[in-house]
Amino acid sequence: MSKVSRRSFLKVAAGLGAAGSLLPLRSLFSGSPFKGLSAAPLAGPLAAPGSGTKPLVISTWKHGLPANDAAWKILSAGGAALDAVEAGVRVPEGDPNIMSVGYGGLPDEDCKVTLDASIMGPDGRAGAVAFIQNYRHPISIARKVMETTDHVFIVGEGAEEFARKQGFSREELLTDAAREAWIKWKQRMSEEDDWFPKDLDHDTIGMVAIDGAGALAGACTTSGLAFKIHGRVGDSPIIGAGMYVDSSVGAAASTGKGEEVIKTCGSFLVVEFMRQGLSPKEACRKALERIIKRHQGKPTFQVAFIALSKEGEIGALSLQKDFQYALASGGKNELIDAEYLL
Ligand code: SD4
Repeated sequence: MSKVSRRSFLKVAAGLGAAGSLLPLRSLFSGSPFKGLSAAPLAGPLAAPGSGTKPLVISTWKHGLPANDAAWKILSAGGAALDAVEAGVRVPEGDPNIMSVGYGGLPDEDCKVTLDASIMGPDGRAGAVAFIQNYRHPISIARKVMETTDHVFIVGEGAEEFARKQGFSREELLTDAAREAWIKWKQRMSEEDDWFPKDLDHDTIGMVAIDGAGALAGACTTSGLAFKIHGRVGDSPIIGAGMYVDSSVGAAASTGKGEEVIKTCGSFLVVEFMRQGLSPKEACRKALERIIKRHQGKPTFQVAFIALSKEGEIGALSLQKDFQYALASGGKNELIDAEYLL
């Protein structure tokens, strides 16, 4: 597959020519955005996590811990999975220290913060927004698309206008820290920068939950790849790619290089493998193997899935190491290192 380097693209597109070498994205930030996050006890009955317990919520990455806390408050009080996933992912959306979701998310190459989100409920309804600017909670706008219209997916200016009419308030989402990161990236761009540097954090939050009544829901929200081309949309807002729920089977969500998840209908594929009788983890494995095969056995990027069956069994798996997911169930909320394939 031929690869267009960002540098040569920009030379053509914008006449830019900054010299220097690309620093890993992590090195652009002082300190960890996740400082202070840790597993916390939750109110509720004690049982083995992920073993068919209800309710249960699972989400991607470390910021899944505070997100799960918010979701668990609803689930443990007998609330609905749909309300839980929305409330859960709103936490990282609103946290400026989490620079891959919502307010404070890293901007695109034009220094604009553009967000993508999707939500799906137990009845098969779905809503999504993409390439939306100036609204910090795209997940709630996605839910409004689902609940107040016949549509599923609204993007760009149309989504912003929809949000305004729905009463959401408009605000600047670019924080000083995100702007500084963009400036450093601009200064250090190099021929090696192909939009998918290996050290790039892939910290979208995907969340799937089952409530006490056995209803499933899923949510996924992100600022997408850092410094992406203006207008680029990843897998997160695409129903069946970044997230999918089928109440008669289970639910799944993804994180990582969205282009690869889109091309394989990743989350839908995981759910379909569960439909065929595979466990959630085996279903994640089969979907990742599809991606591995497309890259001659050696993909260099990260993709990870989390999955939940309608029985409350969970699974998670990634291509590369370092993927973590948060699981709240039976009185505990913990961060777990996922197994990986490569
Ligand atoms: C995307 N899947 O936009 C997302 C990237 C990601 O944290 O996971 N970012 O392609």
